[in-house]
Amino acid sequence: MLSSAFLSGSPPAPIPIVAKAATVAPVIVTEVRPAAPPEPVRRVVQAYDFETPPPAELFSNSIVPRPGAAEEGNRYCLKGDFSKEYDVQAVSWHNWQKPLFAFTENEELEFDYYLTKAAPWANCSLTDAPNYGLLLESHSPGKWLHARLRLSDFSRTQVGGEIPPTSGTSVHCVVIQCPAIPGAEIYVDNLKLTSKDADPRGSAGNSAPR
Ligand SMILES: [Ca+2]
Repeated sequence: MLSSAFLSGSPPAPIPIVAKAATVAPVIVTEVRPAAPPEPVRRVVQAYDFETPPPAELFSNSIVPRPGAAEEGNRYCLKGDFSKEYDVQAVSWHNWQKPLFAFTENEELEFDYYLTKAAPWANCSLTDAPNYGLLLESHSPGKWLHARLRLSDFSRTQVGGEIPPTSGTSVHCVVIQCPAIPGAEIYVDNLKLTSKDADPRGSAGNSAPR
């Protein structure tokens, strides 16, 4: 049906320009979560990538080409050696003359590790006597995995339960190992110790007067 404007021959009335209300889907707020605080920058205390030979007194394992997929700028790692005494394949970082570090709540040990399929488990232990250990994930043989271990999470088992380390206890040796069964091999790379940095503002600016 034609409009009356056409029927009468007069020009059509101008169409008013009206801002069209935007169609907005209703927003349903189910939960408001505060943004996670950024993780504090960690200070690298010691780090070894094995691209150049590390101090010989700290590592006795062989430096070998990394197994698995090639990685730009990262070609070498340590290969676990057979320890007849403990019947394991192990990589060790050690210094018997002075401690590598001491247990603190602020420090973490990080490294990449690679297990062959035959390795049923792996762990990391920190020695002096007694040893403090942590079991590592070992469900992805043939892949590089990353371990990030808080020193405060290590423990030793004794009658009565798990005993955490005492802050300040010296660590002379870090061992990353798997059982020495046929075909089981372990490789370690990018070993480092990191520390939680202190607040650069210090405590003076925010502390209440005493
Ligand atoms: Ca490397």
